[in-house]
Amino acid sequence: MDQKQIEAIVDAVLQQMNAPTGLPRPVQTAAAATAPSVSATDDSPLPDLASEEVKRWIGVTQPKNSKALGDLRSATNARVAVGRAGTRSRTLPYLRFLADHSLSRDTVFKEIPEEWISRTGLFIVQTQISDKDEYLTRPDLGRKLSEEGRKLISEKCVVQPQVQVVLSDGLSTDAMTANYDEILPPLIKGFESAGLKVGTPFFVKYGRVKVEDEIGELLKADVVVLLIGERPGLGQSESMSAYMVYHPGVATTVESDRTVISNIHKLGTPPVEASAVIVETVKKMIAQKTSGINLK
Ligand code: B12
Repeated sequence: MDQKQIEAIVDAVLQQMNAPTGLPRPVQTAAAATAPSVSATDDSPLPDLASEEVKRWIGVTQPKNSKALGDLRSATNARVAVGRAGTRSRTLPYLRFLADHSLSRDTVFKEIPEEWISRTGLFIVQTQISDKDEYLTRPDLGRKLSEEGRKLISEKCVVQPQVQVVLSDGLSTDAMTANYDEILPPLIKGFESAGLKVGTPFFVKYGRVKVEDEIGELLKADVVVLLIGERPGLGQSESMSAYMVYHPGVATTVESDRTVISNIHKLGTPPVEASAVIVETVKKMIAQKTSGINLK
């Protein structure tokens, strides 16, 4: 069946549905043939949806300017140049969308692995949340420490540190496991080199950003740096943020007192680079005795 016959059938169907006809439709051309070949293997009926080949695949047929399209495609990780089949998505981008969505859901629901916690040597405390479902439905409880958590922190941590680092799974467990090795050691080293008194880092399970205020108040810290997993996007589920606040207090801190560095991951701000920026920011906070929108 040739392209004209296919278009005639589509127009007939659209007419029956009282829909406008003559919508532009993709036509296979040489431009599409220049896209990387995405083929299935004998073992798997589907291509690897996480592969670079699939991510870089160009699905637009008959582009007016193939070079511009190629440049656009390689300039961003956004879902561009994926083409369409009539008014709908083409199969490959649709499958990739589902795969990315699954990754994002997985990282939100995934529990922090116990082996990972033991490997890092961090001690772990919990908020007033008991499982992931509650974490997602009760953000208020993710902002408060459990009684046991408060006790452990008081027992194990250095008090009155100039800077207290806290880590939390937040909305992405992968953000923590993927970035930890490249962010925590350089961060602590950076603070020590700056001559700051550094607190005992620990992990908060099921944390929300505001939990840092209670921790800061409890330990009488000058600055708290919370490294937390961000809400994942479609195609980026390993992103971490650093939320920093000067002299935090449960009743006194407002959102505008926080300074945030977001998009910390290997394809965004690399974790090692982020640690250097965090150290500089904390130094400024201590020097200026403030944070958030008041920090110059
Ligand atoms: C969700 C979200 C929001 C939600 C937060 C509600 C909620 N409870 O989740 C809403 C829509 C309210 C929001 C508002 C704003 N956001 Co916002 N937000 C995000 C997003 C998509 C995810 C954050 C996340 O995962 N947090 C982790 C979870 C565990 O935290 P949480 O405790 O559940 O929620 C807290 C944080 O989300 C925090 N928060 C959210 N956004 C911001 C922004 C700033 C500057 C601060 C200090 C805190 C903050 O406030 C929540 C309550 O305490 C990020 C994108 C990203 N890649 O990180 C942008 C992002 C953090 N937001 C941003 C901005 C600019 C804002 C606003 C200033 C927009 C505006 N002009 O009003 C406001 C400020 C809100 C504030 N708290 O001060 C920027 C920050 C850029 C920067 N580096 O300074 C980001 C990175 C988006 C972006 N790429 O531009 N945001």
